[in-house]
Order: sequence, then structure tokens, then C-alpha cells
Amino acid sequence: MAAKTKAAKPSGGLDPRSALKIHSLMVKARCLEERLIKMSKSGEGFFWIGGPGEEAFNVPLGLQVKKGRGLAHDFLHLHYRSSAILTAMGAPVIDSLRQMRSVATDRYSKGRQFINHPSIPEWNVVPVSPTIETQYSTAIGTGIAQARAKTDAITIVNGGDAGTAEADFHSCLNWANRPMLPLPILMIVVNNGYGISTPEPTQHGEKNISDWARVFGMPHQTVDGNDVSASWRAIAEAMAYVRKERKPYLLEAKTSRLYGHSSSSGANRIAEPDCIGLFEAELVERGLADKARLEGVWKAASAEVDAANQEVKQEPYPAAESIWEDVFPGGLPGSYPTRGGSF
Ligand SMILES: Cc1ncc(C[n+]2csc(CCOP(=O)(O)OP(=O)(O)O)c2C)c(N)n1
Repeated sequence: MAAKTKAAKPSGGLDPRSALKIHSLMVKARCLEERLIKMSKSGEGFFWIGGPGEEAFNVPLGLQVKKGRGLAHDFLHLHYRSSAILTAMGAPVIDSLRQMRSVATDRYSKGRQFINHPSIPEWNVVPVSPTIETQYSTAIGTGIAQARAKTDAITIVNGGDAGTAEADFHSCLNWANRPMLPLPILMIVVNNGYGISTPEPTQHGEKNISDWARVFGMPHQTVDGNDVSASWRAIAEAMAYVRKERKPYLLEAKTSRLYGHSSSSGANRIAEPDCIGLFEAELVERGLADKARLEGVWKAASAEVDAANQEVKQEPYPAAESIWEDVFPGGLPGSYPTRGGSF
């Protein structure tokens, strides 16, 4: 139960209920990622890459998405560290566990894509690409469609700091700012300080990555992505602008990267600020929660992930014959040498 030792103050603009809801989603997202990491180490899954350390920014983002299918809803062009966005939108943890285990029931990719590469047509979540930065190019397409459709729905695209050196990021800036058809795109860069093992300060001549917006006279902001309230406000402000003005906004969030780049770099815990610990200290300080309540949230999230994992363990891998499903529209062309042919 929440300690009521002090009057519950809004947490930096967040009412107590929202603050506690955000906390439990952050914890759920973290428990899921930590399970995925364990799976990659125990051989129950394969490669791991994901977003522990980005929850303070990604949960507020997921909660503010106008979720649904089609042009009247937001389109999301995400990258492989976006799990907390989807958790906040309501994606069940079992969906990620299935993709991690590559089982046939994986609704994102039928066991063919690697972890944290979802695709959710009913929420306009376009397939995540392992090729970094191409999402900023596909975002232009839905941005154009939404500029023409005249609703308040927007295109949201995110990616990392290192990827901004690539042309797709700059194509998106150019296309989003054409005077003949400005695009309603919220461009997000999550700056976790590294591109795999390359430190960000060794690569960027610009002070902030969000400064790229200055060339276009485009609104922009760099926010502390480890701070829930600051992230909530920055996202709300940026989204309100894009929804109303039908023009782009560049938002940079500085976050931690708590388990390094991926399983390829060991996926061990790194000593960087933990946004959940920081938020919990704030919740306790404000009298919104006590230790027992916080522990209960962790226990419940962990039990949910465990139960889902037990279920997934019983599920089969895809049949070999299913390899050609969904590769070509209408099935495999007859001319394709599937048997006895040489590939
Ligand atoms: C086009 C392309 N080039 C290189 C890679 C290899 N690669 C995978 S992740 C990564 C680093 C990306 O760093 P950043 O953009 O900062 O995102 P982060 O992983 O830190 O979130 C690179 C270079 C790739 N996947 N795609």
C-alpha cells in the first residue's frame, strides 16, 4: 500500500495515479528485458538486443501515442530498443518471449526475426529493421500520407545517436521540412552515448544532436531521458506541436544503456544511472509509494513474465515447410527452385 506520510504532490506535472502507472509499466518492461537477456545466456533464445535504461522516456511516449490502425492513428517507425514503448501501449510480454524463442506462435515474425523486431499492423507499428536508420526513410512515406489526410495523427520515428550520421536521418529532416509539404513527423533520437562501442563525444561536432533542427528553423529539444516527468512533458509538448501545426519536431532524449549494446558485447549490467531507481526515489520522497509497495510491483511483473515464459516453453518451433510463407504475395512463384535446385 502507498505510504501516505506526505500529501501526494503531482510528480513534475504527473498526477499520482499516472506516476504509479508509469512506474509499474517501467518495471514490467525491465523485467521482460532482463528475462530476455537470461534467455540469450541460457541458450533458450539466441541474440539479444533491447532497451533497458530507456524506460523513463519510452513509457511516457507509449502512453501518449494515438494507437490504432490507418491514417487517423499515429504511425510508429521504431528501432530495436523500443520495448517499453510497446509495453506501455499494451503489448503482452508473451509476444516478445515468443519472438526471442523463435517459436511458430511468434505473432511478430513467425519465429523468423530476432528479438525486439516487432511488427503490429493493428497499431501502425511498421516492421522494425535491423539495418539502422532506414526507419527515418520509411517515416517520410507515412508522413506524406498523413500530411495529405488532414487528421491530427502523426508519424513517430526513433533511433540512436550513432545512426544520425547516416543519410536516412538527413533525408527525413529534408523531406519533413519542404515548404511545399511539411510533414507531421515527430523525429526522436535516443542518445545513449554509444554506437556499439564508439563513444558519442568522439563522433559529433554538433553540441546536441537536436541542433540539426536549427538549419530548418524547426522546433527541437534535448531532454534528460532518465527523468520521467521531464520526458513526459517534452513528449507532450512535441506531440501537441506536430498534431496541431502538421510540421516536424526533433526531440533528443539522453538516456543510459544499462546492459551495453547487445548480447554480442556481453549484456552485463553497466554502472550507469538507472531511471527506475531514480523514479522510485522520487515516488518515495513524494509519499506516493513505500518500499513494500515498490517490491510488490517488481514481484507481480516478474511473476507475469515467468508465467508467460512457462507457456512459451511448451510451444513448437516453425515447421521447415513454412519457410516460404509470407515471402512473396500469393505464395512462392512456380519458377522458384525449392527442391533439387541450387541456391
Ligand atoms: C546500416 C547499418 N550499419 C551498421 C549496422 C551495425 N550496427 C548495429 S547497431 C549499430 C550502432 C547503432 O548505434 P546508435 O544509432 O547510437 O543506436 P543504439 O544501438 O546505441 O541505440 C550499428 C553500427 C547496422 N545494423 N545497419
